[in-house]
Amino acid sequence: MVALARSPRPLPESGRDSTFAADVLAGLSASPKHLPPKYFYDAAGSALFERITELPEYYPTRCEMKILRDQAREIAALIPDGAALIEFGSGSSKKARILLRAAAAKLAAYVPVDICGEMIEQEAAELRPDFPNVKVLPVTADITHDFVLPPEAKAAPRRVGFFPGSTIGNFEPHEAAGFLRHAGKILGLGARLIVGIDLIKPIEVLNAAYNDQAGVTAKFNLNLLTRINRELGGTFRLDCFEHHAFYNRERQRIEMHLASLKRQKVKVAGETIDFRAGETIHTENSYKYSIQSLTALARGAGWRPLAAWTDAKNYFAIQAFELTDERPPRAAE
Ligand code: AVJ
Repeated sequence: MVALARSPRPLPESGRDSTFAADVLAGLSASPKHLPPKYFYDAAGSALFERITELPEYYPTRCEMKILRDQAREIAALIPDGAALIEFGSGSSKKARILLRAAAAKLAAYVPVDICGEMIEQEAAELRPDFPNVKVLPVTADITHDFVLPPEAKAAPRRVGFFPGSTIGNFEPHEAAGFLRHAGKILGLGARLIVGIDLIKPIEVLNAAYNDQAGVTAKFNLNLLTRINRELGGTFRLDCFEHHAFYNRERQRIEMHLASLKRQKVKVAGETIDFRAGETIHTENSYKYSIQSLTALARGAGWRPLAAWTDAKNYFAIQAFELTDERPPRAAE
């Protein structure tokens, strides 16, 4: 589909295309150039991300799945009776499956929320026959914006948020705090939250995970340019840009960039963007946390820690929180 910036929007998703065009033009006009990582996840990008999760170098998914499997009973014990499980950025739902298996008897509903509608509708269709007593109610939405929970999830006595995959690491720390506060508002009184975070670890392990031998992460990064070409009438030449990923020790984050291999001009949605040789588009930050640093962030956003689990190598952690009922003092916000 070719959807130019000013053409009428054929999609039902509210403002999706115009937001994409506006965000891309703003990011490419800024200095340094940057693009929001949420736009990686079109159908092709979501499929590439699934391949990343299976790469030998990409440990986070395997570590998190292992923690979920090993601790399923303890984690499920934190889910109250009749609760609705709300997953933020659910993708393939394979992590939720583990929780659903352990807590199906007490879950009234499972609400996967994801920016990639194709993905969650298909996963929902596959989940329903396996969990006939749980209402599977997918919501296609950008989790960084406000979205409305289905009435069945609002009617449940309590809601449990599930934010696995270290997706929270894509936010700047202050945005992560804002997201956690926002999640508390969506989930409401008595809510609980289960969050997965990638832990700080030796730099070689981190760098390898984002520079895989098979080049899938490079394809995933470059797919953003393919998407801009297709949806915004872009003229990016994929052989003129290169995937760069490295750990920034001071800021405790992996940075992904697309580096221009030469001086060049590219058209996007009718605008011309100039690139210097070697200039990069910063496409993603993936912040790494410690249990202490996430706990501090969550406390500031109104969540009290309940439990934390890690894998044997301490590569990844799953933490559980409970919404505090008292409002934190304004001065702390
Ligand atoms: C989905 C944001 C958790 O940061 O590790 C994987 C995305 N980027 N390889 C991550 C990603 C490059 C991933 N998150």
